[in-house]
Amino acid sequence: MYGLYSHPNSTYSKRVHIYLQYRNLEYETIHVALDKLENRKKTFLAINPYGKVPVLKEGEFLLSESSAIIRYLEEKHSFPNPLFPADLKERALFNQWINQCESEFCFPGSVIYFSKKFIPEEKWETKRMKDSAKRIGRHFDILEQVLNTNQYLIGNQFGLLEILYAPFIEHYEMMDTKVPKSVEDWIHRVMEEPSVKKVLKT
Ligand SMILES: N[C@@H](CCC(=O)N[C@@H](CS)C(=O)NCC(=O)O)C(=O)O
Repeated sequence: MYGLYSHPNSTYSKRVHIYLQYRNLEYETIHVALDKLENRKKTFLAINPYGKVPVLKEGEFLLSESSAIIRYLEEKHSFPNPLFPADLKERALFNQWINQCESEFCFPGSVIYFSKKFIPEEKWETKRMKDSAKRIGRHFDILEQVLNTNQYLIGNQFGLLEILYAPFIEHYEMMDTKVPKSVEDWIHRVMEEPSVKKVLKT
């Protein structure tokens, strides 16, 4: 059975929980008390020297980075309905989307989310937050071009990209940016997926 080092408030961990639920894979959650800085202690640094969750454990094998974990599990299990496109160029574009999800949405989104959630307003880095909101706005406009004619980002069905986006788009209303209608509809659609609902509502 797989083990997943995780914390209930960790957005990146939630991605892997959603994937494991979506694929019905059996696993146990290993709680890492980020709030008590357990992730900075020697025992956890031996598991991930960067002190971050999630980390997948499979026997002696340890793997960190949420999207690397999901890609590994997806490749390992060879499901009849794979979430990776078979065609080389389509797969390359898919990987491009994953990187853009991380750099153009999750990263600037985290800047805003963590400031609003954990930092008193008088200490906000407002310029950095404004720049992040601008980047997110541009990202949404680019997603809109696909979502105007498609229900989902790749192959017109719920997939790996939606799993990666889900814990982050949950907070889209905090992002201080205009959300195009087709993007908002997509967000609601993703939030209604059973595996997403199960993980994000707990
Ligand atoms: N790129 C990593 C990011 C992981 C990450 O930043 N995890 C956060 C929780 S959401 C964490 O463990 N933070 C603890 C710390 O940095 O001290 C991934 O995709 O898994």
